[in-house]
Amino acid sequence: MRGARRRRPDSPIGRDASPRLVTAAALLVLTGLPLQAGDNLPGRVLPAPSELPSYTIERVSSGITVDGRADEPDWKAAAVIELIVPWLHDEAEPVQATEARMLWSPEDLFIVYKCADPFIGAEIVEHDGATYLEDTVEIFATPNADDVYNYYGYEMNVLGTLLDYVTFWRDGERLSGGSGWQSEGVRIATTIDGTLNDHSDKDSGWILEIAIPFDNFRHLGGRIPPRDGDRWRLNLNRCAGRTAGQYAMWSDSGTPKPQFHVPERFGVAVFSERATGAADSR
Ligand SMILES: [Ca+2]
Ligand SMILES: [Ca+2]
Repeated sequence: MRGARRRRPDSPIGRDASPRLVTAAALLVLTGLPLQAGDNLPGRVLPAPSELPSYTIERVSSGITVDGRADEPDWKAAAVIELIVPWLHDEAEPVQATEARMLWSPEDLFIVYKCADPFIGAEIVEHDGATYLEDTVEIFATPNADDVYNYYGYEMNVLGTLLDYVTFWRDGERLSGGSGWQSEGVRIATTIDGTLNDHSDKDSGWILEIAIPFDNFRHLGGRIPPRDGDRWRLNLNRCAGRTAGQYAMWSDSGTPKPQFHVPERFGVAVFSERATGAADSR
């Protein structure tokens, strides 16, 4: 599932590497979404965003199996995030719904994404490939709520291929894609209701389930693992893919064209010791 380690685990972006050695792949990550579709990106259809959304991440109760299915009682009890689609080519386009849920255990952050999708497509199977060009979901996150301009990116396509990195901003510029950084122990599984890469028919959708060991978030400050009441800043995103897709996200970045790398607009996630499904949990 993941490529070979290329750098020391304590070197989030390979600080020993010269900037001149940044690879083409890293540059793609560096420049973000507008690079892939240029002027063909859709424009904004929602009003400007206001307050940041907040989500309480409850504790796993009976257990999560990372199998690409969201049928566990814990997932059914977890609160739903409905991603918004701030940008469309045509306001009359029906929105392709995306639902996400988050839970945690002492070891892992769990996320499940359920994506309605009439045209499911992905071909990239190499770790750290340009998954953001395909049908892909993402989490951008930092445990250090006091410094949102350094954060982790996990971008997973419908095949379960992962692009993982750490990225840094300085003086208003995003400095590095940092895709040479590799997470450890991440589990991803997907299920597809439809026909992958066959767009002669219409598909129903797909589910991606991921468990990220908290130890992967240890480089940027904040408390690892989190404790009750700890706040992270994060966003959940969905890329449009190559065929009639839509860019969606939890906390609206507010940009005129699709752009997810706006950390000051990341939502607020609060960890709770409350077990999901507990009687007083709603
Ligand atoms: Ca499952
Ligand atoms: Ca990586």
